[in-house]
Amino acid sequence: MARRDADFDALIVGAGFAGMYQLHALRDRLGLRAQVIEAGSGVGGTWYWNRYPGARCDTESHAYCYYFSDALLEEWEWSERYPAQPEILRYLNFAADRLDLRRDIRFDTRVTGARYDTEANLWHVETDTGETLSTTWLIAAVGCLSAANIPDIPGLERFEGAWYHTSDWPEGGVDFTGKRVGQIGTGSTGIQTAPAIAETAAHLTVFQRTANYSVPARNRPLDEDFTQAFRENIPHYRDLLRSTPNGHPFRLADRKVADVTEEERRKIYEEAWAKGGLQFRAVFKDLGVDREANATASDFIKAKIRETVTDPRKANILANIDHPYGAKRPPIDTHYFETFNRADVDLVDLRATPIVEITATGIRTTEATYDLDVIVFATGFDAITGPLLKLNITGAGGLTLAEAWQAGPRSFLGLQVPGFPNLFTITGPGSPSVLTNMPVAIEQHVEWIAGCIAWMRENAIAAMEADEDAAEAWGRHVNDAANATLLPTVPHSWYLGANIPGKPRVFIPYAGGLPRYRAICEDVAAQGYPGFRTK
Ligand code: N01
Repeated sequence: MARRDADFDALIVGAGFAGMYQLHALRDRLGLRAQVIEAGSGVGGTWYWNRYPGARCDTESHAYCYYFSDALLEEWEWSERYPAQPEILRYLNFAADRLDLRRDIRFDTRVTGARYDTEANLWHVETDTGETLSTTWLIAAVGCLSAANIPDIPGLERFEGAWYHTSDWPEGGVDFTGKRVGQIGTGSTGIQTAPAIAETAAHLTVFQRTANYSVPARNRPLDEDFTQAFRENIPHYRDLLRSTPNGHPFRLADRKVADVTEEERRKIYEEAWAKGGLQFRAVFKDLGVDREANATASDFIKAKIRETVTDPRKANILANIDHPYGAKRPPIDTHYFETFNRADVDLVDLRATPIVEITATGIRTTEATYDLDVIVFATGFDAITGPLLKLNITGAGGLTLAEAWQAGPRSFLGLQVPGFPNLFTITGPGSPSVLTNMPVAIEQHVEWIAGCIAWMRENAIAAMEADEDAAEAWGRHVNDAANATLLPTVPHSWYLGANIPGKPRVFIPYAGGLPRYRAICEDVAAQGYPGFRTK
């Protein structure tokens, strides 16, 4: 039950894909007094902040949007196979307009703390504008990749040039003309941004710690025929996205590597390479679970890197990959490996020659000093738990979220944390989130949370929180699901929290696939929410 003396029935933190749809679901479908608090000056979340050159989604555009509304799907037209950041931001602004969301979003306001008042059964939410707002339900829609990881390299404060993290990019862009740029990091972001920076910089040095696979994206403009065919087949695409394990618009092939001859296998990989995109990993069903099968794909990509990169020194550094393909998030690219054929692009192997310090004029490794005007940190995020911990949440009995998660995140279904009544986390730890096409995972969570709140109201339930035992059992299931795949075999993966010093090493997202996860969540709701305590 919502309290009439509270400022709001529901406060939602974050105006990205998740927060925007949650506002619509609670305000327009349930009639709640709901509001979003957003640190940025506009909607977009991840796509508001990540404006780095080359920023583009790895999911195909027709699958990277809201599916809850046919009207939104029919009205919007994507221009390219993969949407670039400005187009996604335009799309989210279009959705905000069509759903009339802005009137209930407080922009330029950052949540600095949230405290649960057991007696009043209310959350008190503090903001950097000095306000404290009370609400019955608090919903964190802060995204999984919004707490930047800026590595603690000695000397950064001495650097006299400019430096940027890719996820906090100046709105007007950065002019690299005539500049010597150093880029640290070769994850999905680094692989997207290096070719774009190289286009305008005088010189680019890429500092690579872990070599990475990448498959060509094969981006292209979309034509009228595609858009027409898509609009005529919306139910088909909706069904496809909801029935594939990662929420992508392609199915996992029903064959194993060993089912085909070597010649057939080569042909399959060549065709997938020519087609491009994330579906490369779906051509055999055992690539994600069997090391030997995986090695055939890994070897194929390594050979492609060596074929593409003409300088054998650079080719060796780039192809010296130490983990199975897809066991870290597999990037896709537009001319990433080709970029190293430019005379004005260099590559430093940090495994062989680590960074010692940042100096006033550049980066010094154990081997050399690189003079730089700009340093770009493409160094990723304190993923999934980082953005939630940054909210400074205190639950029942004064327990902080940081204390509750000292040994790693505990959550039931990635949706609720024991000791934090009426707090919901969209795409929280223990849910499929980053292992999937995010808007599909987000829609499922938003709809489940709205359904749960509707059920609480119908049944006059004042508070609901995850049960300790249910969270414990779910944690074991999350672990088991990960252990059935190659994902936890990479010790330096951010899926395990290994990129953040001191972060507990726990496999964070749920690897059991979206359809299975959706069925579990639906079953819990249908049974009257076992695993949650209510009062
Ligand atoms: O971050 P990352 P990202 N010294 O953590 C290196 C999503 N995304 O921003 O591997 C030197 O993957 C680090 O090295 P290592 C997507 O889910 C989506 O690229 O830890 N190097 C690595 O190379 C993705 O997975 C899209 O050894 C250091 C890099 O920095 C997620 O965001 C586009 C270092 C970080 O890679 C994160 O990707 C882009 C140090 N101290 C991103 N610290 C879409 O298309 C870190 N590194 C939707």
